[in-house]
Amino acid sequence: MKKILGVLLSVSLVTLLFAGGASVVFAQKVLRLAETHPQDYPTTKGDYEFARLVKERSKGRIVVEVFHSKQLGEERAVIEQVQLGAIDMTRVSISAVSAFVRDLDAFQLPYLYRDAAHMWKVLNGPIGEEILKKHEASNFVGVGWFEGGSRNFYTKKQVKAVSDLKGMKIRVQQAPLMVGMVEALGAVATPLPYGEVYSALQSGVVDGAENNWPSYLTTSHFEVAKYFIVDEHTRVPEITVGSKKLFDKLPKEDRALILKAMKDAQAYQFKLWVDFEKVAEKTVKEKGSTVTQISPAEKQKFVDAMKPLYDKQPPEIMAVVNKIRAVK
Ligand code: GTR
Repeated sequence: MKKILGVLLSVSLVTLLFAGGASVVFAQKVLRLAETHPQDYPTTKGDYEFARLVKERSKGRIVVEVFHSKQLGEERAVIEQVQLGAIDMTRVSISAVSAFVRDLDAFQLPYLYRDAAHMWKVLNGPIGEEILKKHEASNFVGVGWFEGGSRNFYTKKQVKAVSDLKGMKIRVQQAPLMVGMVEALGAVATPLPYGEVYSALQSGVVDGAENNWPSYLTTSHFEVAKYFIVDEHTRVPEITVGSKKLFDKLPKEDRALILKAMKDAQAYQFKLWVDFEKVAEKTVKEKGSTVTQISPAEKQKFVDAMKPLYDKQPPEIMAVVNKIRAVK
């Protein structure tokens, strides 16, 4: 008995159940999931729903523990840990993973998707399935997608047109494509971890940043960069990636159960996202942000300015881009 317990303890937590005097020993697998956002953010609530489904469907054998609010570190560091097999999973933006899985660039180019419905058709269809599988070549498991809305620029000085961004220092995620995107607009890209953006804006290290409404609110960036321009340059899905090293140790059925639970948590997270996006927009306006809407003609100028970025993409990325565009 002692020996068996020892073995089990070395791989997982052991739970003892005493039922009518008889003892049943079963191994409970605990998977750690890192999340950068606070506990009540839509992606975090999606993580909890995913965890709930995993626990329920595995009858308590698999427990996903959510570490929110960067408890396990900033996204890039966490992704490295997942790749090495020190953390089981993380929910991040695909931009952050794209530094490791360059094929993801095809899914985050500016003005790529017609709308959220188009993006979701791509992600939940064969093109999305294929890129999730491709993560394995970089020692990840593509677990599944969440909604992340569209991203917009926000700055310390008002930007009303694409030409106003020229020469401005803009914080981007630590992703080569995002650097290229900001450079295409004639601005200076400053890649920084998410948690450093508030002080970089406050101290003037950067003149602006870009993100979706929920992040603009929950990071309080609106306090230090009060001009928000609704240019909707990208629609960047959120993704959960797992550690291939750790997932390879799981039985096939458990792996399938985990992937299915993520898929089934999507609709819940999407609904929370849509609701919170509206709340975030309303709240930042009430707190004094100046929101600039742009005309279709000005938006077209943003689209045109991004063309050189597409021209720089390798043929294999453009092949996927064309497939994405063809999805009706
Ligand atoms: C948010 C995203 C985070 C993080 C952040 C950033 O929209 O949900 O995972 O990538 O953007 O800009 O660093």
